[in-house]
Amino acid sequence: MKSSKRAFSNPSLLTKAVLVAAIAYPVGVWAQSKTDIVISQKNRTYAPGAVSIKTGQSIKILNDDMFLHHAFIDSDEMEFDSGSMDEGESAIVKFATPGVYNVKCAIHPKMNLEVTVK
Ligand SMILES: [Cu+2]
Repeated sequence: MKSSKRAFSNPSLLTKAVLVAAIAYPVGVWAQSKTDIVISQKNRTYAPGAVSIKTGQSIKILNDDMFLHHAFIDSDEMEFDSGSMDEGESAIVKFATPGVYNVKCAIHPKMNLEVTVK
């Protein structure tokens, strides 16, 4: 009897649990939406070839070809290098500074993805 009375008279645990759930849920949704944009490397092209995102957003570059790709960005604002990406491998790139960026491929010089960061 004593222990059940103590549980009811101490609502702070329940309050904390509700608060944690209320904070964790939107953060989880936000973290997920950060990588919603997937760019496919297919037939030696980036698809789509151009994308517009907000500052702080990330894109995921996925190799849908059966051979290697190697995405990179070389600009004054940022550097990125995925290294060699095998079939099915992906890389996530975060853009922290507004601007227009060209994602190239070190293996296929004609590949170009234009990322506009607003
Ligand atoms: Cu390539």
